[in-house]
Amino acid sequence: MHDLFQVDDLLDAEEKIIREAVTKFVQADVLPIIEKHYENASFPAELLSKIADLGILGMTLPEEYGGSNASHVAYGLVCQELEKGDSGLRSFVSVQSSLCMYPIFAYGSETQKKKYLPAMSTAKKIACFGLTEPNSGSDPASMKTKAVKTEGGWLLNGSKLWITNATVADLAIVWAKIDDTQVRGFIVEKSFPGFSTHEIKNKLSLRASTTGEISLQNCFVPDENYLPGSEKGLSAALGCLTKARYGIAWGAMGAAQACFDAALSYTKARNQFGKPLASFQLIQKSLADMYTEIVKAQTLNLQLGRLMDKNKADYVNVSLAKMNACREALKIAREARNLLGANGISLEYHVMRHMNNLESVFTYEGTDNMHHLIVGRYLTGLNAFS
Ligand code: TGC
Ligand code: FAD
Repeated sequence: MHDLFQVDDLLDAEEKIIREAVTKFVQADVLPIIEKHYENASFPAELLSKIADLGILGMTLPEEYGGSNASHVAYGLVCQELEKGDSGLRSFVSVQSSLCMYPIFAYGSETQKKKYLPAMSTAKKIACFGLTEPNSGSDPASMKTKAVKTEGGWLLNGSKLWITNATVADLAIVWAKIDDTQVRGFIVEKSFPGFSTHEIKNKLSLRASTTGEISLQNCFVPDENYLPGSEKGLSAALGCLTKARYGIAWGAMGAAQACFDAALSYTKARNQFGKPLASFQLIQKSLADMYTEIVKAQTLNLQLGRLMDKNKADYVNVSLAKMNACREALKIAREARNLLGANGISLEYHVMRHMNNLESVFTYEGTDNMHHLIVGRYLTGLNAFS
């Protein structure tokens, strides 16, 4: 894509190297197989070892836990490049890294970190994150899943819905209440009796990612799998979302760039009324508007990444960036779909796959409305959630 504002000059050599590696992986390994997986609604498990080899799982964590101390900007670039391939792939990496490795790193004991993180960074263990429930989505404080103390551990009862990776995961980070209000986190292994998962079928979005339900029926979780740092309560769970939402802000713009690139090359190549579509003023206005929003979001994401690297970003910064990127990426994908005419609805041309995926990305990790309310609360000091 054109780099009119020379944003590349703001990246360091290491960031460019990791971006390049992921770009090549997406071109060589993802794009040739993704249509098939999207059509069959199957998870591309054959990519796992290559993703692990790239060293991108938990990449911002210290080396002793399988990470590479990479910058948040490098992680953002990885999310962007992956989502040029498919949002489902970026989802997999977000969930594994930000929603599952991060809480074990931030809230886990040393024993838990040593036991789980290296295996997760090499994809030997896959994880999922259970916060949402059938009757508790935007308002996770209303969750019903309960953890009751018993000898040597906890008994968990409840269910979690719309959980990415649930059916392929070896372990789940499950959030549950220990009384009427206090939320805590647990590492639940799939082998624990009382833990089961079911796949959600017939999704029209994120079809190359698996989504499921987790059922917990008197599921015994030993004390050693309780996350001690989750005593912060719901904010511990929300802290993981902050990390993942940051990656999504970059990722959504990756999907947007893929749609823009497709629209630009298509409108230059296709003739109507004796001229390339790209030569018409209305088409150029569309392309200029799409490109403008990509450049704006990219520079915002980059500044956010730099703030995160200095530990100076708040969750409000992340909400604004996630809200902006998802909204604009969805608009760009819909416009690209329009510019491709009938071909726009074909799987072969990718844009409608991206567009459908972005419908989920717009909703998960906090809906557009939730992020408006978070930014609105910051601006006004008034809580409009309830
Ligand atoms: P509220 O009073 O706002 O906050 C409670 C405490 O938490 C703190 N906090 C945060 N901390 C870190 N990061 C954040 N993002 C935080 N948001 C809030 C807050 O400061 C407070 O701390 P303290 O110390 O004062 O207690 O609580 P609330 O119940 O009013 O919550 C409101 C709201 C809307 C902000 C929050 O509940 C929310 O974000 N809702 C959206 C739910 C959501 O995003 N769910 C995502 C589920 S996971 C998912 O979708 C994965 S998709 C996977 C994929 O990529 O495939
Ligand atoms: P609801 O909360 O019921 O909201 C419905 C609508 O009402 C939305 O438009 C919302 O913005 C609006 N609304 C709600 N409250 C208000 C209000 N106060 N003011 C104004 N508008 C409001 N969750 C996990 O825990 N782990 C996962 O791995 C995970 N993966 C997912 C994967 C996919 C493909 C999808 C689609 C979802 C996933 N989710 C996951 C769940 C996701 O986080 C929730 O769907 C999301 O938080 C919204 O919750 P909900 O669907 O219950 O919608």
